[in-house]
Amino acid sequence: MNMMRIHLLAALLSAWATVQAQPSNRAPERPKPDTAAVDDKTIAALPSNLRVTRRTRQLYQSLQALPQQGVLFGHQDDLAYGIGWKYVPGESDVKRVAGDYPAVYGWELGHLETGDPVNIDSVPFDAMRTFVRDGYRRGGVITMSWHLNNPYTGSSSWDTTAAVPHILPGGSKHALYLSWLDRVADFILSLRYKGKAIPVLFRPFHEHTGSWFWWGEKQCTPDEYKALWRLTADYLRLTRKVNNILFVYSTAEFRDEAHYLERYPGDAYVDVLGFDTYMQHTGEAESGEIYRQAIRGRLDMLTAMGARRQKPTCLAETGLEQIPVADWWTGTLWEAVKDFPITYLLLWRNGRPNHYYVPYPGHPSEADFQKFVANDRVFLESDARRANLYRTNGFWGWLFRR
Ligand code: BMA
Repeated sequence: MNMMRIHLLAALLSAWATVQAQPSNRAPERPKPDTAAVDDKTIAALPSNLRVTRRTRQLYQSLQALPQQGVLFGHQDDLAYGIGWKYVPGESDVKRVAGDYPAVYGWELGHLETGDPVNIDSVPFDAMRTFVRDGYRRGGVITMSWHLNNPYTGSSSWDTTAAVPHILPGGSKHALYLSWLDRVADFILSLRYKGKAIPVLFRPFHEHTGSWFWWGEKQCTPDEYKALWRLTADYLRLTRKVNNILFVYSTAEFRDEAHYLERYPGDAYVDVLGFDTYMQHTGEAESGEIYRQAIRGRLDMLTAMGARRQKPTCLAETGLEQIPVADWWTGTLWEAVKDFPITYLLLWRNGRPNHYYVPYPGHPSEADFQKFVANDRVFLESDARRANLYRTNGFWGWLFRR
């Protein structure tokens, strides 16, 4: 603790006490209209796990207040590789084009469960830990997806053999599944900066309104899906005391609110509501319009559900592979999301020359991407840092910072 600051604080407190002792006829102060202060409603919206760490709770409150200012821009695997480079310290395709890192970093845990040192897309978990720390240290937000193997067959996430009943309590693969969760718990608990756990928005069992993963709509019943989610959350939070996670629930396409909520595990198990929707480019002018309409229709429903449940909302995964439309960022994506109070949107990974979702230098949509991120309401990492999402620069930060 900084002794000089403590003395200064003591002097200020005593001066303040003297002033307070005098009778005052001043009118009560009104709140400043231009602050995006956390209001009563926001304070009421607590995280689903009341034992989360202070920084995790602060992040959650910030995520709720944020849409009043802007939307965080995110990118999957941003720091690990891009088009034409791999594992170059400090590198990022978003930074190469926009001059700043994304505000949200998506990382993928697939294959952590099997004890592999590298993930499903060859990112070493040790390197991921460093990338997570780097992004967090600069003020960014971390989210994690998990394309875990099929625990019944040992094959991939895309092996749609029914597996959920086998891993629920009493099932033949229950113990195996808990051992997988142990590896996830160990990894997430190992994400620390200056001795404090780094908050993670964990997004398991995503796109479950589709049927391409073993936890999909045709692969298990709503009750089985809910039981799987609750088992996962209870084991991580209660048994393993992983208190630096918030849960993101993200479907694929959904018809209406009932469809969205059919497998919803409950407000006590979810913190952020989202969905994944990509644009399918057919080469026709209508494909942009189809995407905009789809996103807007779903965000309309999501906003209503979020408001009712006091949960922040997000566009958990989106993009147009290879971005063949030069003004896609301002003309399509921004048009689709601009009217909705989402906290973040995340573009998928720049995996290979025919599978990427943000531009690289020289890409036809580069100029439009720069225009898009220049919008005051689109937050990259330095905007996130200024928004001080973890509230680490507040009073206690000032007092204790060395
Ligand atoms: C998919 C693709 C795959 C990848 C998987 C998990 O959408 O990008 O290449 O393995 O996500 O990250």
